[in-house]
Amino acid sequence: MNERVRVIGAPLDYGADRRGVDMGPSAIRYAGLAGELAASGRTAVDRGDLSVPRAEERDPDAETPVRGSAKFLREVRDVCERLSEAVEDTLAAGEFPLVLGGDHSIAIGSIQGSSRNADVGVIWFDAHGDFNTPETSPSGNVHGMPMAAALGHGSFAGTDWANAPGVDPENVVLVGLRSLDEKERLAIRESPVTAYTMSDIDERGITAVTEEALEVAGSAADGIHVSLDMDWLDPKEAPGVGTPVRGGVTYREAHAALEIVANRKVLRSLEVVEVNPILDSGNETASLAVELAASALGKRIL
Ligand code: 4U7
Ligand code: MN
Ligand code: MN
Ligand code: MN
Repeated sequence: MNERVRVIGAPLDYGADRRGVDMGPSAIRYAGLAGELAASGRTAVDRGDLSVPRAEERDPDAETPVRGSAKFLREVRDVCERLSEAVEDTLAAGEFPLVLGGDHSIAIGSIQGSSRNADVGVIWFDAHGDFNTPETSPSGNVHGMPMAAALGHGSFAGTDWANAPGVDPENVVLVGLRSLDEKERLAIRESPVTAYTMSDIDERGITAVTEEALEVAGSAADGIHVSLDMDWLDPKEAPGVGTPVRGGVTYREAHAALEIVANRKVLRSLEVVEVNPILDSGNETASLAVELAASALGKRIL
């Protein structure tokens, strides 16, 4: 893992129905990100936020035509293309990319950038599968599609901005699932990705599940990308998210998982997404996002 961390904010909220997640990067910084990165023994440089077109500036008649429904796909693509380049540049400079969302659609850009000319595994910590396509999505919200987009499913097949050929589905692991749409569920079952539901975590414990996930994702030659959706946690611990689902992992389980990730020393890139400060209480979810990023980057108590 590169020692020097480069922070990249991606304040995109076009992928989700609820506004507010665009303030995620600010809330995460305000919660003390820089200090925690230093406490993890990392030097860090903050490159600020990518620019995102404001909703008021959009041309409503200029939608990207796709089959099925994918709201604001043109804006999502525009930001993801620039994010992909920013992540690639970071790795090329020998630094570690830490991407702050924004809604989860930004993962399309992070994964693309991290896996250009590289063989990269993915661990997806999320209540949801994010395995919809414009053809299957019940909502049309792109934040429910990024994992399928990166794997080139449905309308994303062969696109140069979404499909990430450096990611082999055999090295993709979804952890913590508890809310899937019907067609999305079938797509996950038919795909070679590995998926652990909350029931698997109940039965086997977070430690065994995370170790196995690292085994599967870590067999990719060039390391893994971790995508942390804050709704992976129980809403009691992380209330500031747009699509909360009861029955998530606890504070301790989340810390344990990311500490195990750090121990394995295969982390190549990290993103923390879906923090919505408007729905948060006292910046609690943003603070937790900071703590978990620090854990993944090697912060230790002793
Ligand atoms: B998140 C949903 F229908 N599956 O596709 C959809 F339930 O990035 C939710 O994981 C997606 O927070 C949640 O819209 C996206 C819905
Ligand atoms: Mn998600
Ligand atoms: Mn989610
Ligand atoms: Mn491989």
